[in-house]
Amino acid sequence: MTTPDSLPRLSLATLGLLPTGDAVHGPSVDPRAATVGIVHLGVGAFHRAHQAVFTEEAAAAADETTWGILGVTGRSPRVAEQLVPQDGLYGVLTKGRGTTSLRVVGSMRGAASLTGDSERVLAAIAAPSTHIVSSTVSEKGYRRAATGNSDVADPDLAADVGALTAELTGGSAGAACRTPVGALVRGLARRHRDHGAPLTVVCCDNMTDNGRVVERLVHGIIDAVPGREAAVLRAWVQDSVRFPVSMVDRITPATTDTHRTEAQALSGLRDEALVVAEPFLQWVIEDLFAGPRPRWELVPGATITDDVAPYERAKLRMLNGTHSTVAYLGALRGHRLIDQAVVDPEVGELARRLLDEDVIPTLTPPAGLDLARYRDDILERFANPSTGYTTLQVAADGSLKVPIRLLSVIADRLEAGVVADAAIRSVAGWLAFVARGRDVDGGTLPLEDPIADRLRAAAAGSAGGLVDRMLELEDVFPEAVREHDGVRTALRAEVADLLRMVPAG
Ligand code: CS2
Repeated sequence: MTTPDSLPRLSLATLGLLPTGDAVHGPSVDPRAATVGIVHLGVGAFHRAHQAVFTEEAAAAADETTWGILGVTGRSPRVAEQLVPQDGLYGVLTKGRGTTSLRVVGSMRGAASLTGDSERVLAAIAAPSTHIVSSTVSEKGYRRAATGNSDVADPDLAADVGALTAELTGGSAGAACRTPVGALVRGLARRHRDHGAPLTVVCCDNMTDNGRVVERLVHGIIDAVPGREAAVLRAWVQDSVRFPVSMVDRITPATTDTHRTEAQALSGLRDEALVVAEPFLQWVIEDLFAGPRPRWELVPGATITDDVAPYERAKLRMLNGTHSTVAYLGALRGHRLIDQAVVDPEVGELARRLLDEDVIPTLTPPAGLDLARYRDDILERFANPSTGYTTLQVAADGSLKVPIRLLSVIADRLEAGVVADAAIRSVAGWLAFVARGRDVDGGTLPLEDPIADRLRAAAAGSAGGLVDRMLELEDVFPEAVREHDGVRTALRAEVADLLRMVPAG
């Protein structure tokens, strides 16, 4: 019998062995012909299932070979280790309801580690042939202080500021990069020094106004460096670098061994870098480019527009907000999978109430987007039993997600004089998840969060005081929410109800 280990591994040399048929597709571009035009920071599963696919399709549609991607991994070298032996090739296993297909993507033309291959990363950002730096480093990867500025007190970022100072003053510039935005700014400094060709930075993380967030962080890092050189760099960035806002959407669960076995059965090849995704994909990008870009608009699902905000707000609040609600309430009720949680009537009803009563009233849809249909499509996507997206994956990093996805809705509704009950119950779900750490069946719900220690400290103590202690987290809860008695009272009641549902261990 053929064991997976005895199968040949996916690479340029074995690409020809890929069977052709309806369920398996090879790259749409010739990977051998593609040169790097994009440096992507954070080459996790989401990037590989989303922007890399759009970029390959755009290059194919426009018959261009200059849009290969150098994928940069973060601290863990694992993804680079998976991609390098495969010459950057990997499969996307697309799982619809009852349909499965596999495509091999050829747009990833190299992989480098941010910390281990810093010189290569910096040189690539500075290269005149690079026109785009994009990023998916997750909300926490940006090292943002509560003020929205770069957290230059963070030791890693402080090290990057030191290295940037050396870059600018001709000192020893060989230090390894420590953070994605720090690396970006160091690369920009070299680009400015070497030739000054414009560059576009496309943030693809689920944050409000994401492009402007990164622009501010970049300036914050430059401002931390004293002297004339930094001022000159700042002026050049203002003139020559653009930071479009972008909304990204594709549900991309973590890859499991079952997925790998399924993909191997289709391709006959071993693929250590396989990613999995739902069929749906969408990308809306602000038309704000400093120089050339792939013709993304030629690909179904991609839109280039002057105003991304209405799409972004609708997606963050409707899809991501509801995802978090389903994740916390579902996890507490013992569901490990999003599709199972959303069909639990208790959870599904809350999700619908959140959308109809609290979220939709805060939105002005972009032309052509029917919010009722968007809502139904989102709930249908969550209920897709084939993807296997877990409640714990969505539940992670709540302190960074809940403010953008749910607390913003509560604050907006307060402005309209309404206490948003369903959104408050959702936030209560997060607090109960943090405080209990277990579900109705006694299963453990681990807390993954950059401020896990502070959350645990706030959770310790009397159950009655839980909400008051949590509301003291000023960097999480906006003032309007913290100060509102009606919200506080409703939150206390909802948390008490959920804690009753999940008894303490
Ligand atoms: C999810 C998102 O894990 C999460 O927090 O809400 O990753 C979601 O799947 C994507 O934004 C979908 O585009």
